Amino acid sequence: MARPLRRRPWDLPERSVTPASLVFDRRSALGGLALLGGSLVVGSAAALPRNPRYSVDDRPITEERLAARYNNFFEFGSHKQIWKAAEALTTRPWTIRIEGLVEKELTLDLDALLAKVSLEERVYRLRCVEAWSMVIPWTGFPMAELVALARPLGSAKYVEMKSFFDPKVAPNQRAFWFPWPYTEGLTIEEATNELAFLATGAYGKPLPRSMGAPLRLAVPWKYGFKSIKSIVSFRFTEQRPRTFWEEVAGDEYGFWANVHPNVPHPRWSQEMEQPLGESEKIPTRIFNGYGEWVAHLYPDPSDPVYFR
Ligand SMILES: Nc1nc2c(c(=O)[nH]1)N[C@H]1C(S)=C(S)[C@@H](COP(=O)(O)O)O[C@H]1N2
Ligand SMILES: [Mo]
Repeated sequence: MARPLRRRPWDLPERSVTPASLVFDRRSALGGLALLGGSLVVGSAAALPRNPRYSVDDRPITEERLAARYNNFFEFGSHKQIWKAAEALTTRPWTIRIEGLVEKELTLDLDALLAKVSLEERVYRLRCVEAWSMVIPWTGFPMAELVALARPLGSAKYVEMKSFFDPKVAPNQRAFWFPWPYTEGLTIEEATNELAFLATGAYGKPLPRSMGAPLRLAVPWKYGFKSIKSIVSFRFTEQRPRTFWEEVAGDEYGFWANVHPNVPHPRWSQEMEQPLGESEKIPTRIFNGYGEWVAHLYPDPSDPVYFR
């Protein structure tokens, strides 16, 4: 494909190669693992096969320490150094609500949910609207599996997701000018697109709290703010949900937020991005390079409305 990569200290061999014996096989490998039960499933993330369909060949994986210590997680502060504060979040037990326009509303323990899905590893790009980016090996499961478990009614068009709300643990949730809890949304078509992924781990380990433990979304064709962290509920709706950032600054951060180099943010260009840990900026790609998977989801993929 692209130029061979310069080897960097963080390019550990197990991150760059998928041994043939580990090639993705849902039925045998994952079926067995899922049966082992909750914490074990998460704890054994390192053993999960990397799905070779989702790889990034032209850029190195971001150094783990950078990914875990340079974050946007506004519940813990309106700056990047929240990783220590985020350690205060208790991530087990963790309850997930599935509600709204579904056959039967459900409250279930996260570990019980994880026992029902097939975990795998995928390497995805992440492009923040602020023009920095990363490449992350996530472990988790396709969001389509959660939607299938939820059994939405025919009238459901969207899924709204919310993060936890606990101002005792997350100090910035006392800032009343933010519309807590953090809320995001997708259309059902987006949520069931094969790329939409719910992550429980990264770098072969359980997800650090700074990165959205115990359950966060990864929708790599959209700006990073769509990838909501520490999710507690999935609500199926007929109306388009109003998101956290639309509420804060709707003229700058919209519902669709698909990545596009030629649709500038009102205050800066989106043409280039700074990969964390690299010295050079690189050009940003339409749909963050995932157009092949998702361009068909948007009736007119040249309409700027889809890109902010
Ligand atoms: N609950 C919650 N989810 C969130 C955010 C947040 O502040 N709160 N920030 C978003 C933004 S702006 C980005 S770029 C990504 C950052 O993910 P990372 O810190 O794992 O890189 O998380 C997104 N998810
Ligand atoms: Mo972001």
